[in-house]
Amino acid sequence: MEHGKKEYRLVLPVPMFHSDHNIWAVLKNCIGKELSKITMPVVFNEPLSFLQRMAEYMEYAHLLRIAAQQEDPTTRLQYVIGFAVSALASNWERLGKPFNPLLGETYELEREEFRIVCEQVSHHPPVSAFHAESDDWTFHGSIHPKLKFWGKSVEIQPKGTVTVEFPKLKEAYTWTNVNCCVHNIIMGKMWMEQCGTMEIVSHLSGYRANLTFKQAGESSKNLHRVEGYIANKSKQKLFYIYGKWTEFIKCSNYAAYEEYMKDSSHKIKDQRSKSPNDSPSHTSKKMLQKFNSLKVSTFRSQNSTQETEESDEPDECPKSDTGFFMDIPNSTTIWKVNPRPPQSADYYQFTEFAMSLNELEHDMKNVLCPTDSRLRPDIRKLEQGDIDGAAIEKTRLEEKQRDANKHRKCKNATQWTSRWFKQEINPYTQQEDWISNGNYWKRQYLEDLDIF
Ligand code: CLR
Repeated sequence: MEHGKKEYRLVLPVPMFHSDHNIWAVLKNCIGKELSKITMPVVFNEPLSFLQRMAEYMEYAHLLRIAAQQEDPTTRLQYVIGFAVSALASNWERLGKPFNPLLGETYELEREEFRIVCEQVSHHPPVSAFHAESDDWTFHGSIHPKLKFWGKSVEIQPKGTVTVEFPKLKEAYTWTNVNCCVHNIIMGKMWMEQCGTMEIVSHLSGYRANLTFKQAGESSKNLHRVEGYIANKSKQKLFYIYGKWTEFIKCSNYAAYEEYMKDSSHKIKDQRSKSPNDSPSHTSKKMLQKFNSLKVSTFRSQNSTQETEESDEPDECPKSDTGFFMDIPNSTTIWKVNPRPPQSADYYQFTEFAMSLNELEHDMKNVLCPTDSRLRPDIRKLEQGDIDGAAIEKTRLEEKQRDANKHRKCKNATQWTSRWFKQEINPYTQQEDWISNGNYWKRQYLEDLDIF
């Protein structure tokens, strides 16, 4: 503690091991499998459990505090949008696979702005639930990640709804997560993008935000771009929202956006394709050459070899050019990303927030629930650079979980029930959801569940 502010660790104990394993050699045997059934060698893992990864949604929790302070419902919605998009920012360049949580595993995190508890509430299908709260808001949801193979890429659909509530304002917002696409799983350099639409609904006022997470596309001019609008009940567009989930989100008056777009030079297009005899495919080849020459260190920081760049069909991670980007006068910036720590590339591309998540702080030892992810020996060993030890522990835990499941299937044994969440209908979406039973923070961990 210094100046009354708690300090968290800024880096992991040791840098990661850069492996040259081929992910496709593993994945080709996994087509059609559930994400939780894919067992990959630990060298493809990052030293966090998926529950900890969900807690990363909270990095910009202050946006919910600011939202709660807004009297105007459209301004409030703007900050909820900022929060929803910011929650995805830590995924940028993060290609390590988090550990599959064990059934009953939990993860808690208490910070100045909030506290959150996560639990693996179901194994088949794998469902992870979380509930975060502060004085002014709650944020909760459940995620069932579904995997789809599309040849050279995989698509991960994080099924489930998330809800933000402002109890004092009697206001609630819900949305569903967009899909995550991981490209170049067979060869080339892997990269990921978030694609699809996100509709954030305000259940009290009827305002809605429609956001589109764009696909990079041929010339990658849309790489990581997010665009959308806020509309009222009668579908009238009031605000235009734009930015990148990896960088920032801005908001402008919708009329100002339309005015801005009247000037054709502001249309978001690839300005290098203006020359009339440039066919689109020609342009994209040229663009790719351009990307190759733009070897920006962050994209090439690890394992980068010349060979992958010189194949006929360059499967590059497209580099976006912020020069194409619009800047509408009088826009407000709702959210801006925190820069990654300097050695991030040697530490699984972690953000500073992610670096701190598996830290066993001194004052935790006696209070932590015995099922907390921080106590998982396989994750701890990987974090310490002991890959063989991590692999042994991971196998042991998976076998232990299988034995426990088998035991429960015996006639007399009781069924598994979640300890901190209950399956209920979400009152806003009318869909099945997992709602906190409010007991976790009483810290009465009576039935000593032994999952590790
Ligand atoms: C993306 C944001 C969503 C929740 C979510 C669910 C599953 C996560 C995904 C996020 C990010 C990418 C992810 C994925 C599970 C596995 C995958 C971590 C956090 C990594 C990159 C492993 C990919 C390996 C494949 C090639 C099988 O709201």
